[in-house]
Amino acid sequence: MGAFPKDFLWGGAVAANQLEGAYNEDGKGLSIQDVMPHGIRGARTAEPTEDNMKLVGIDFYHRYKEDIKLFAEMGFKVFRTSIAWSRIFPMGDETEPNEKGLQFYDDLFDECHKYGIEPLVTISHYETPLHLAEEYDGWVNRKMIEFYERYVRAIFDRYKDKVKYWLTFNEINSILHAPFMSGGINTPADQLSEQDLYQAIHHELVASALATKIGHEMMPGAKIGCMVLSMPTYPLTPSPDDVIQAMEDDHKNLAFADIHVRGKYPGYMKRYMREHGIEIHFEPGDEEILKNTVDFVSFSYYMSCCATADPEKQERGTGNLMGGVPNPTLNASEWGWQIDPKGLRYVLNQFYDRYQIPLFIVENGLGAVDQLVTDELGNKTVNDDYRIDYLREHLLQVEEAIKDGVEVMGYTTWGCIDVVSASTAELKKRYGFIYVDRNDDGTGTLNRYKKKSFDWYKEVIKTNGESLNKK
Ligand code: BGP
Repeated sequence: MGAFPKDFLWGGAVAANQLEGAYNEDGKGLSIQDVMPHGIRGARTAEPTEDNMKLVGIDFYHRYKEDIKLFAEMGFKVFRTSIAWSRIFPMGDETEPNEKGLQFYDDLFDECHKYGIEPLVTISHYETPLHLAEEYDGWVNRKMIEFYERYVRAIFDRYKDKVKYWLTFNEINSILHAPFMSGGINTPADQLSEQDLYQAIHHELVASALATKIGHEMMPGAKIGCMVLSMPTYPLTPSPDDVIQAMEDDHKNLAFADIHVRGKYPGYMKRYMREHGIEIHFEPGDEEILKNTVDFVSFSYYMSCCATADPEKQERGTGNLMGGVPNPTLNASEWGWQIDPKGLRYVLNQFYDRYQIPLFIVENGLGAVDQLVTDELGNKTVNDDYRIDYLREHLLQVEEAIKDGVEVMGYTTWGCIDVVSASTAELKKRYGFIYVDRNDDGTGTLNRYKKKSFDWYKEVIKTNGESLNKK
């Protein structure tokens, strides 16, 4: 018998803005992604431009039936996607939702249920309506809580019988590193004061707790989780100064999960704010709202990093939105993200030691350049052994953590079908089990092809993880 529990939720994850396309169909308003053709580092555009891969994405909006069928063939128990806020409230500040937007997700969730796949829905995944960014400066403005609440009530009401698992904000801590993409904050990052940034964080945290409260009231059986970007920080050397530096860097991320699980700001965060002249404005009632804590903690995991107190060694590596000092013992992906399967066991234990509530790995995977080839039967495919190795190594560490006693609800690989990258807006950075014929110059048939990893993952799910131990 393997270690994975019988009801383990195997599946895959995507986000609306990275695959749906149809950016202006059926009443959808613009989201911040529609003016980010180059990802987080490139310049924004005034209007959507043709070189923005997300406008078409992989055309999931029109092809989701074919894609869900392929997920079902792999045996998915769960499919994580997000709702595009601007399909439901095109500007973000209307009072009535857009019926056609609501209908799309009704159809999508029905299609999942047709195959016994449970939807896992991220309420806000890097797709704030553009109008809310431009008109209100995103989460810096307290009015966002009201708009988010309206959105959340509309989708809870509509999908309460179809969706059981909800995540309030994707990688909520990423607002520290990508304030526009993560928090819809229009003020350029280099002009944004720490005071405003932390006030925006507070607004999101209150909104998240409020969504948890409302969700529990409206949907008694629902499970509502937070979602954080996890990147465990190791000390670069055994020097106590490096150990403390690593602890402090880790705290920056852990704070977000701490607040969601414990219902209040941790002392170390209050200290940071005090010493940096940051004073969050709490409205009456905020403290009470924050006490609505989550049912589980979900997180993305791609890499770990190091920290050091040595001013001479502060050179940063590239990585998932943040990235730290590179670890000299690890190799990296083609995009410079350091690969560390054991870090996943470490972070699962770290979260579980801290919270003792169920954990859900909702993103993990390898972004790589894939080569479409024709096999001996004449089928197009990708021999992505590198992806299989990456996923196997990580899943074996999940198994270790389960043996350690960690309660893990499920695992959804990132980009189970190729999607447009969040950080670089490219399609050539592929994560999927399913290859999508679309290139960064906009060419391609949009046809789907099963990669080698498709059958591999199918077998992992079928054997509930037992096949992982066979090479
Ligand atoms: C996470 C995001 C995803 C996603 C993933 C991979 O940070 O939640 O939206 O895309 O990372 O990152 P990228 O697409 O930049 O390779």
